[in-house]
Amino acid sequence: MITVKFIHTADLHLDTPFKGLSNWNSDLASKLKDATFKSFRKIIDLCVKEKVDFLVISGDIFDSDNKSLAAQLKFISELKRLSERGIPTYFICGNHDPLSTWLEDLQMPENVFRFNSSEVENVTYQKDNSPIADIHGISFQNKVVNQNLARNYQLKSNPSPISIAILHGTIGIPGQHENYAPFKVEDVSNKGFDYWALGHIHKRQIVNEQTPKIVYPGNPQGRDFGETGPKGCYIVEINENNIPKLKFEPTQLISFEDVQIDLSGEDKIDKLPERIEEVKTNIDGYDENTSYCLRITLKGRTSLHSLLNKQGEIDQLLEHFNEGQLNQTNFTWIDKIEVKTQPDIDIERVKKGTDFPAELLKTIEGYENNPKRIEELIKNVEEDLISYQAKRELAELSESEQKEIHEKAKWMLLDQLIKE
Ligand SMILES: [Mn+2]
Repeated sequence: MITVKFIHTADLHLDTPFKGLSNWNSDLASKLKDATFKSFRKIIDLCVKEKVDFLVISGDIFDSDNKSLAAQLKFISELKRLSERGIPTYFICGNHDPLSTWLEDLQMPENVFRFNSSEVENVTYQKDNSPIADIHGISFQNKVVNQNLARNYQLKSNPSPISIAILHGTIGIPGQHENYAPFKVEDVSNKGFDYWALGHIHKRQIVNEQTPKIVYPGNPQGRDFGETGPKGCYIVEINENNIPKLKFEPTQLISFEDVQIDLSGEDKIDKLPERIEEVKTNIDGYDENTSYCLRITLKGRTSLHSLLNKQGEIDQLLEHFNEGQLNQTNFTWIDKIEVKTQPDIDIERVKKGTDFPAELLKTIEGYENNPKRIEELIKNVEEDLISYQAKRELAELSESEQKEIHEKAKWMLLDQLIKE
């Protein structure tokens, strides 16, 4: 039976500068940059270990059109490792690394095929001199491609047993990505390809489970908190006349995760490191050989509330937790701690009282679920403000932001009053 096995990856974004972290640190940025290269190296190692027939990269190998010379040479030297073992690489260029921005006389190793940008080309993978798979693709010439490229893909007039399409573009909703080379499943479902190897959307996604299989492998290394969770590549096996089989292989070295810690009933601040460790190891797909960048939200009713809300306290905690972390092979870096706790106050009991806190609580609750009254309140405050910026910010508050501030104010007042 005729069969091929290959690795599908995309959006390596080698050489990303990593400037978007809130708690920015140059050592962390360089670790992350290094991680994009290392995850690619892992993919190459995997190709060798799994004895794949070839490697497919669906664009955005580099992050920007002014990619460094070093980055380009590193990329080439990794491909060389495959080439020396007789494993071909087929790749296209995407919107972040369009063909026009590549070093002109960059020599590709033998067995490496980079698709051109003028039209959809195809190349045939052979085993023992017989054609096994046709691989079709087209590169972006420039950053912006608005036309539907998928439409131009066509099987060869005398096709090999297996046909694969490599394409950088948007199928469905682009989300945070640009809507480049947009197309629909219907555009490609009757073209006769077995597998559409897509790139561009960084979230891993199997767009079509049946024939043709349409797949975004996602990027092999997350780059910010918009790219959380496991990241990797797909090992794809296609038998003639069968639906391709996929296996996900994690490749990332540093994982971005948003986590929540419920501090309900917790009264010892020194338990916090333990709780962070606990929430980290409970992350879906946790791996002790991975480093973690965490954004932590603290919630729940706790007597630690006022301590955590003390000005400057959280910043110092962050500094303390992160100290020395980056010297470790597998580190835990905390980017941000958001405090959304509540003081340990029994609201129902306060309500039953006849004292000032009870009175205050009644007033505050009068505003709850009454957007009109809140609006009025904001208007009154606005009139008293002198700063133009403060006025503007107040006017721009969304309903959920209003609620959040209202909630925070309630707990802040009660906390102070009841404590004293
Ligand atoms: Mn990309």
